[in-house]
Amino acid sequence: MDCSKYLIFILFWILLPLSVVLGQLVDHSYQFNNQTKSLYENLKNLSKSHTLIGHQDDLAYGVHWKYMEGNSDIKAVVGEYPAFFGWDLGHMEIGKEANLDGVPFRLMRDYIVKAYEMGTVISLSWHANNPLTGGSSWDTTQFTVSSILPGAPNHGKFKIWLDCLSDFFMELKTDEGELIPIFFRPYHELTGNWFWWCKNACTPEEYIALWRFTVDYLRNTKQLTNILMVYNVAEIYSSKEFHERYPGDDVVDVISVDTYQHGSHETSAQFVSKLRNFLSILQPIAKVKGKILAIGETGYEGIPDSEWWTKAILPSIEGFDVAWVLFWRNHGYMAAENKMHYYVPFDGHSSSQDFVKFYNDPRTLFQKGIESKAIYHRKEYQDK
Ligand code: BMA
Repeated sequence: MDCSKYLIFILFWILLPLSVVLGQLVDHSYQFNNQTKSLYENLKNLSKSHTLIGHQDDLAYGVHWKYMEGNSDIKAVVGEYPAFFGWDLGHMEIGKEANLDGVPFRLMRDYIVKAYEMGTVISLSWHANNPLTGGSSWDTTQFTVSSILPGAPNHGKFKIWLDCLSDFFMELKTDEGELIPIFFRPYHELTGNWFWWCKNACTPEEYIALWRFTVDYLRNTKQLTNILMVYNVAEIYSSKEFHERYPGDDVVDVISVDTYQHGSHETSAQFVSKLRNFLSILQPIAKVKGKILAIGETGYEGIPDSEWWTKAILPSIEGFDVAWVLFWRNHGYMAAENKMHYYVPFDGHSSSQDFVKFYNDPRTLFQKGIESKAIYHRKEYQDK
């Protein structure tokens, strides 16, 4: 062994235990309240055998109704609510009373409390406006991210935006005054090219700095103990691509991907192979890092394939430890584009029967299934 090889050998054995110690030092779990810790550990175990089925805006509106207490398109088809609820905070940052899709934040808060009381799980995304131009999330003006980082001209304004979110997070309380755990999925689909935080509009260093600042602000400055962070990519083709903008194990709790089946040009079989390919890249990363794996958003607009649930979604997740799948919102008719915009069946939809089969599959969990697992309260969830 020449000298340099010897040095490398020695360094390896010094650095290995050191990295384990450092790994433990960056474990921030002490910052979470008990129900958040339980949720995280239980969901990670549960994902080996079950996947929570989720729906965006489920309790607020469906294809043929709006704001009717107790309604849910999913419930109308299978007799119970989903196990997982997605909501979006877009426009909270500019002081609006309702989000970009018209959901009043006051009602959103009540729906979140209700979801927690039903033993289900909640995730919040954030279609934030562009803080540099005042445009929408889809305004990809360059230098937006760099303009809000610490020391940059818009940093103060951006902190006020985060204050609005953090005030809302603090209002999400149980009857006993405990903060309700939230899976927060900001700056999502970053490997795409359509939002101001996407990879075409900022450098990896800027994205990472934005993420790390946000987590530091919420957890350390605001002392929030209920926020679990969901890192969310769009299409991804290698582990290298995943790591390029990954902000660090200490500030990420869930690794997730968003992908949709598109129009008539993509078959359900193509969709299955695309999604399986993404999951086969992400699952080993999640395992090594000890993170939860999830599908942040997916769907097939209008569900033109009546067997999509058992022919596309079930085969896509089979063999992967996917903790949840969130299907996008059931807006209904969109006048501006003269089309229907929905992602889960409603009563009478052509894919309803297949959705019932999907519901009956042992892998999928809806509200009653997840409630019976008491994931916010059980110390050790053993799914035997
Ligand atoms: C998109 C569409 C839009 C919506 C946006 C944010 O996929 O559903 O209508 O405004 O998500 O929720």
